[in-house]
Amino acid sequence: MKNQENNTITTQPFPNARKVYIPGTLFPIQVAMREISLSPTRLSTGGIEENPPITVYDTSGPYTDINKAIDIKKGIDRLRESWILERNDVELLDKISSEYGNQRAHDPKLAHLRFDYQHKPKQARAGQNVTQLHYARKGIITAEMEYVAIRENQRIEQLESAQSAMTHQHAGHSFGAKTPVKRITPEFVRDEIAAGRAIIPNNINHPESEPMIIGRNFLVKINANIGNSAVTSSIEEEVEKAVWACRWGADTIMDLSTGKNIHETREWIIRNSPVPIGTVPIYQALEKVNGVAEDLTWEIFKDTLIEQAEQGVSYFTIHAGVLLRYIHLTAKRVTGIVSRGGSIMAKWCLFHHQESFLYTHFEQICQIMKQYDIAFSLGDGLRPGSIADANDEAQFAELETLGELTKIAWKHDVQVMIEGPGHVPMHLIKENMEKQLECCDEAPFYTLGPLTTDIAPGYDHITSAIGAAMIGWYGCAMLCYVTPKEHLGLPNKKDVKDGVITYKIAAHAADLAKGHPGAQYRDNVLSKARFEFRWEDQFNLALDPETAREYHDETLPADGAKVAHFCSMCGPKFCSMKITQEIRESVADGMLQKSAEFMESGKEIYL
Ligand code: IRN
Ligand code: FE2
Repeated sequence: MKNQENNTITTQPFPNARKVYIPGTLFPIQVAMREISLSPTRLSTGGIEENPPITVYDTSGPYTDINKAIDIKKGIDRLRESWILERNDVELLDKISSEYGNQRAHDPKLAHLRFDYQHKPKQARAGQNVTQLHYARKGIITAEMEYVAIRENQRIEQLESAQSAMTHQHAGHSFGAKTPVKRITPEFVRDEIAAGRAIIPNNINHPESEPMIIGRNFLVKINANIGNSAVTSSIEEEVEKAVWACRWGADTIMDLSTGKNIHETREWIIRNSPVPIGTVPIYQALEKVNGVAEDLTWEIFKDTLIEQAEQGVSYFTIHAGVLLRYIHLTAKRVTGIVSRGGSIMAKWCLFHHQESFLYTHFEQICQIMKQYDIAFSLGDGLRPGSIADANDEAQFAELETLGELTKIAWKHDVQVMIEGPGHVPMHLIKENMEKQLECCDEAPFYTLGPLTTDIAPGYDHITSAIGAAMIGWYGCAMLCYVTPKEHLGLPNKKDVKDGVITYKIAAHAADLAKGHPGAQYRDNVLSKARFEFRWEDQFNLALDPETAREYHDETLPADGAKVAHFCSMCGPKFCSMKITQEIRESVADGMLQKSAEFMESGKEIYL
């Protein structure tokens, strides 16, 4: 294996899985997926029936491909570079244009942190707009749009063939959706983007990223936040955190780093990330004024936006809805303002007694974003931070403003999603989704949980996944994960994995409930493996194969147990699946037939 020289970066493929690349038909693109091979079913007649491999949505990038060499000093393949250049609307800059970025690039003390190749920033040619929204509204289908259409569909052929195979071989056993499978087409992707209902966050300066789509008519996505705080870790460790989060299924990563090498760390993360990166630029702006919120200015903020735009950040959280007149609405709250960005802006507004520069300069921000195709993630600076504060006046007043800002961004053809709460009890969640769709004209919603109770610190990945699953079902497009360390400390690697897997569960549960085409296929394949005691397949199909195997092996480590018709949960005599199989195989044919006749004759029967 070529990859093993990077001992800090996790590069193993998943067990019994390989990376496959599905070609496009409109564009010469190769859409990455994970293919898991399965073992055959042993039939009771003594024969064997093959189980076809299954492909699943995969966010792990080249790190799980044994044929790709990984060298984090060089960065991963720049997959989209030619797509972007061929559109012929960008120019390559020969130097970094932000003041701060330029200083860093020439500081000899930072030479050792510099990248092996000179990443030359791109920018739209004068007068050009390079957003996916701009293309979509002109009726253009881009390579990115075809990529996401194929990516979202991947299991459909399997589902269709499984359905027809099943009807032939096992008439009566339903396998997969019963309704005809709907395919996601590139045209549909384009139309959803044009309508503002979906976004593809894909800065032209992050050509390494594999396109993904956020919108409620697509698979529900999840975001993982990473980032150091005051305690600095090495750059390799930061890259590994991003790679690790993608491995377990993060669709986007937000780099929330603060601290001294923030620019260099972000550069390394972006050059090595297969998923789009989001940031909250006000955090870095605050670093530049040594943490004194009152000293922030529009000029410093603007320079930070350009610096991050040129590096390749694909979406910016901008808390432009925190208006001076809303701040007093939080005075009687139990937990006041819990958003970091929101509290920084509230402090600035109160000190200067002026409207937020994010709001007053919003059109200028749009002008910058459209030159790189950066999407807005309009921040919920006044989100509730406790059950007591959920759905209050401050929260909904801000939402109205986010709706107003959405329209301004759309006027510039800049893509938008809207951030949402926070802490919300279950019975108040639906109202959040309904109000958001109404205020923001169906722009995608992106929520932090929400946490459905405040009483379980240490388990807030669970308190929040309950809310996340619900809001995902109601139509939330992306779920920002919460780790077990929420409210308590900086998450470590295990917390990141636990948070990501927990949120994959919430997102997938929502996909099933929404009837996303093909969502159920993996469930059916796993259930079949479980019923047939194909333990290896059950582990390999799991979101977290390692933990599934480890838990099984804790009590039954022997190789023979991997084909045994029971596990230690119920033991050999009480396994219901084993008993059901026995019913079906031997005694049963006759008995099931009798019970069916009995039912038809109108008498009740309890099986
Ligand atoms: C997501 C939805 N609502 C908030 N978020 C995330 O919270 C956002 O994307 C970013 O990662 C983080 C911003 O936190 P503050 O600055 O609002 O606390
Ligand atoms: Fe909280």
